[in-house]
Amino acid sequence: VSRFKIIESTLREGEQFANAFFDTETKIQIAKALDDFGVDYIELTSPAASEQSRKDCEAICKLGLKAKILTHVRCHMDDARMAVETGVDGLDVVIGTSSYLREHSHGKDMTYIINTAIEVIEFVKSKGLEIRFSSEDSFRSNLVDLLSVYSAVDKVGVTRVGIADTVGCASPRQVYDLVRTLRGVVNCDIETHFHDDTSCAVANAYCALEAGATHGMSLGLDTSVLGIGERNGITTLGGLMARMMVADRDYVMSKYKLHKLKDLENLVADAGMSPLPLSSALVLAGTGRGGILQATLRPTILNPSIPQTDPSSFPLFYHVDQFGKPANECAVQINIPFNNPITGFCAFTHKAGIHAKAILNNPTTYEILKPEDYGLSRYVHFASRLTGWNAIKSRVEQLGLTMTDAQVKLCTQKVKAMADVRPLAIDDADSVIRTFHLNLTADHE
Ligand code: HCA
Ligand code: CU
Repeated sequence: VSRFKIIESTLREGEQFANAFFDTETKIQIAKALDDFGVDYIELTSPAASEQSRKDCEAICKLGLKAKILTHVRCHMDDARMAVETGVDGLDVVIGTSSYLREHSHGKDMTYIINTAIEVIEFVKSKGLEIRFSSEDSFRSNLVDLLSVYSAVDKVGVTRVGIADTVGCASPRQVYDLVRTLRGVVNCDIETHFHDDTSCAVANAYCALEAGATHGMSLGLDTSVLGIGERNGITTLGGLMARMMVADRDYVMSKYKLHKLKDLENLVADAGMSPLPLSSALVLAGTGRGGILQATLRPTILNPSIPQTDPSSFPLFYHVDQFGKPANECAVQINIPFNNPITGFCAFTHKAGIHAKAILNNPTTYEILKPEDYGLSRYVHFASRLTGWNAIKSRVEQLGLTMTDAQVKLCTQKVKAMADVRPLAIDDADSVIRTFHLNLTADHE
């Protein structure tokens, strides 16, 4: 596995994240940061979404970034006509091909889908722009249907075809099979898009790469910063970087400024994630049937044993905090998850005595990623009952104290005894060490 391109969708899929609201300035800041990080493409919300979305798209195109700018639109001539006027380098068009979406969303048959796709592709190409065609909900689509659309669009010279796991149902093995099959059917590049509903989004992206990046073809992987997107989001940029660093460190290091990852994540985590007051969120959600649904917050919604089969009884927008309070009573913001690859607060923290000892000898014993590649540092935890004397010895040295190994071992027993009673802060453990050291010198005098 090696060559891949990142189609970064924080400014498209990410805008579909429940809490996201990016004003123009924020979008520009994020676009510049993504560009600086080194992503290959930046995907933007459709100009057909709103007047401001169209203006923002134009503004970002004018920045003259290295990354190519794409906008994501429905596979429809009206959208395509509007999009080609914005100054983008290409269009990502999408249409649902699964029976779920054909029946419950746009209601079109496969012939219509193929004909429209060809019309849009030829139009966009005539404007000299890139065009990617993607089938929404690919993994719940009929394989014959799917392959016939892809091969039809490949024949008219589409730049890339995309497969999308819109509902996050795909497993890595299914991904491998589908990409492999598709690789045999089309000559163009392949792009993939994975939702994370079942926690497979990064693994799926990697599997797609294993299956599709053969014979010198590169593979497009959609990501967003921290994975933000519809529902619980998509493949995270950072998670993918972590995975790829293990697979092909030189390639990743040559393309992306990894030491800027943390800042990029912080930028997005802080940017315009304004929680809406619950009432206005409900109004905005609308019903799709005209008028505003009187959505009531019923506690039954929290009880999964009560089936919610009637769509009119679905809550339209309902966030609760960990105590079940509605979102307008709690701060809805986004934090970097503790278990985030690379940037999670404990991603390079080593705790058990056995781990600490080995890490102090040679970090590669328990680290597959090096914190210094990301401008970060490792931390050897020593203030716990699981600690060992090697960790304490290293702390003793950091504190500028001198002890023999036998003394360090005794001191370690003190720390462990105290840590058996209650959780220790670093200061607590340090003061155990200092007191122990003081008593040693006192004994001497
Ligand atoms: C969505 C669309 C999409 C599109 C992916 C793509 C998906 O449902 O909001 O263009 O490849 O997940 O299907 O994000
Ligand atoms: Cu998506």
